[in-house]
Amino acid sequence: MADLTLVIGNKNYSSWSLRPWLYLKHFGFSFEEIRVPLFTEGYKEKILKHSPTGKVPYLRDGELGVWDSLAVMEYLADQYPEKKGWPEDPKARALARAVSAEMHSGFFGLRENLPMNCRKIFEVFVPPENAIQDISRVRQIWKSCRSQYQSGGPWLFGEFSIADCMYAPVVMRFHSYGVELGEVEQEYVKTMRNHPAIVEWLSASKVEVEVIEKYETIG
Ligand SMILES: N[C@@H](CCC(=O)N[C@@H](CS)C(=O)NCC(=O)O)C(=O)O
Repeated sequence: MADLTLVIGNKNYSSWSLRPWLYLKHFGFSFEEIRVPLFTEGYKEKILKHSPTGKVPYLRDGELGVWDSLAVMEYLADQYPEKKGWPEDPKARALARAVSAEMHSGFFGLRENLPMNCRKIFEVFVPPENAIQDISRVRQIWKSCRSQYQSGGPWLFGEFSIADCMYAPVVMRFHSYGVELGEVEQEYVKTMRNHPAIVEWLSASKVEVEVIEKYETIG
């Protein structure tokens, strides 16, 4: 019997937290959620009580603690294989891992210039050059995945997978900053934003009271 606890940051701002939270919700895990609002008085100490990194997300499963969003989902996919976190086909699985690793280890222009702020719409936003390159690469990934796997379902690899959790925060960023997208990417954004777990996350982000000033202004 799973005894899972996920430590996360603010739903409005914590893009890394959204990933495993969405995974757990999508696959119907029951888990306790501990929310630590980031950059508030004593937040680091609160996180350090759980995670040795002082960062979120962090998963506890009984005696075991796992940190890092991708490692958490990898663990859950290994430990609960019936949930099928990765595509079953080895080639699709290799690509899903590649695009997930690419997201995990890069896209600094996107992270730096379009921080996740779920409840905000920035009316006028002109992305700087390094963000433009990242946006264009994300669009390329989504289009390529959708064209190859559309017959299997509406997600990047047809059925929902860890790759979708990795790109969920990007969907929120593109929406907030009004990033121009083609039809295929717009459809993917719509699919993600209509996911019941995302609807739940977004409503919770709206009622959070904490404000992190540096994520409220552009540039
Ligand atoms: N690679 C880590 C990154 C974790 C991370 O940077 N988390 C941010 C929240 S979005 C954090 O805890 N920031 C608080 C801090 O750095 O003090 C992961 O994927 O979990």
